[in-house]
Amino acid sequence: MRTQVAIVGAGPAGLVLGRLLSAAGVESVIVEARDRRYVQQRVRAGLLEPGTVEVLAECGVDGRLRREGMPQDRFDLRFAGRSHRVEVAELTGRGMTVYGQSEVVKDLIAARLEEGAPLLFAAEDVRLHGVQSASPHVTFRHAGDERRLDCDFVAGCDGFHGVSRRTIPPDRLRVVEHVYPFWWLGILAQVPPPANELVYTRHDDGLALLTLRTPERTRLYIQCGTDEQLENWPAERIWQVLRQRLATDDGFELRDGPVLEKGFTHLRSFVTEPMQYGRLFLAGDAAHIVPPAGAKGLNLAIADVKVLAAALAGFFATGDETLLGSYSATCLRRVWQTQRFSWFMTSLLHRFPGADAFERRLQVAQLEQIVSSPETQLSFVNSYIGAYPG
Ligand code: FAS
Ligand code: PHB
Repeated sequence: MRTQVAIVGAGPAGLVLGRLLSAAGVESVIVEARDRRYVQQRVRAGLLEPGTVEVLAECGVDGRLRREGMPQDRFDLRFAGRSHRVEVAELTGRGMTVYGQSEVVKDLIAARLEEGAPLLFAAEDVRLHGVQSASPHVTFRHAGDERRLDCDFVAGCDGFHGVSRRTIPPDRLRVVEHVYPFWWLGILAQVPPPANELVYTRHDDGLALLTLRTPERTRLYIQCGTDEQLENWPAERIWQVLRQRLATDDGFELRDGPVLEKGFTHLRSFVTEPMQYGRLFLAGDAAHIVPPAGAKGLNLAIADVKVLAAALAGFFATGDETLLGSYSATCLRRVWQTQRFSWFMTSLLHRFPGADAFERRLQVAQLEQIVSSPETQLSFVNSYIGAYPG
């Protein structure tokens, strides 16, 4: 097989890149390790920045999102047993949208298959070759056959555990990593959300986050230790901890319901520099991980491929390599602003083992400044919607 761009991974980054390239008349083949059912049912992110919704509209996959997505014009910053509404849309003129990552992926896969562009699921032993040359290729086994895909460029969109980043010699990469001393336990519950707004809670026992998926389903997260076992977290215990942490002086009620899915998320900040090695370009979780408190992982992945698609389309249209040459630097500016905001949210809302009373009171003071100082709040919500300075 031959194509212009071999895309490794059919997550949000790979699928959006495929659509943007098709729109620019650039051919691509997507090679995905898992089967379609697995890729579509993975429960992950669910909060979309306005910029992400615009890119999905550009990809022509915003129909269901507009019908079923839940616009979010404000959120509740809860601490010391009190709610504080942060009016995102009023302050910035733009809002976020709740629409599950699995729904975004479903829409993108359906659109890809409808346009008849190649998307190979269940590809085994995917390997990248010659990415330092002008004619790289990808090999893999598919439906029992050994396959070779020749291309001009490889887009590594295969997530944190993928093969792409591992193809780059370690001495050609700078990795910056910070691991947080706690995990998240997330559940998807069959119960209507108590209100059409997210609730970020700082509690002395740890974070609690109430977010939404649909008018019938609620997504909830609690901070937990790093030596946890799922079997130690029966539903009753999860709901009890959520009630304790989300409680307010004015008697906030949290209804429980069947837990459809539960799982741990490890919290780390991870950045790979540069995001390019020869004709291999890394995008999304393949290049960087942000802790989920800022809900930025999915949004950052799509921001990367927006830059990459323009650079590749520019090259194939004119032969000009300028944007390809600046891809890594351009993305890393946004990556570090996103890391800063995600770290800031994490430092505000979590109980840090070993933190003393002074450090815990500082968290509350910082939260009080956000809810009482218009300047601080505006800068905070601008980062929240992905409108970073500069
Ligand atoms: P993805 O990981 O989504 O996609 C990579 C794709 O490559 C996958 O389909 C994988 O199967 C495939 N692949 C892997 N190795 C391969 C190989 N060798 N060959 C071919 N294909 C290969 N963000 C939030 O904002 N909120 C959340 O609540 C949230 N929860 C998360 C929970 C978990 C468990 C994880 C891991 C992430 C979560 N995130 C969350 C972040 C998440 O949204 C990611 O940022 C987002 O999926 C990144 O998209 P991609 O870069 O496309 O990577
Ligand atoms: C989610 O909806 O999954 C979500 C929302 C906000 C976050 C993290 C996750 O900060």
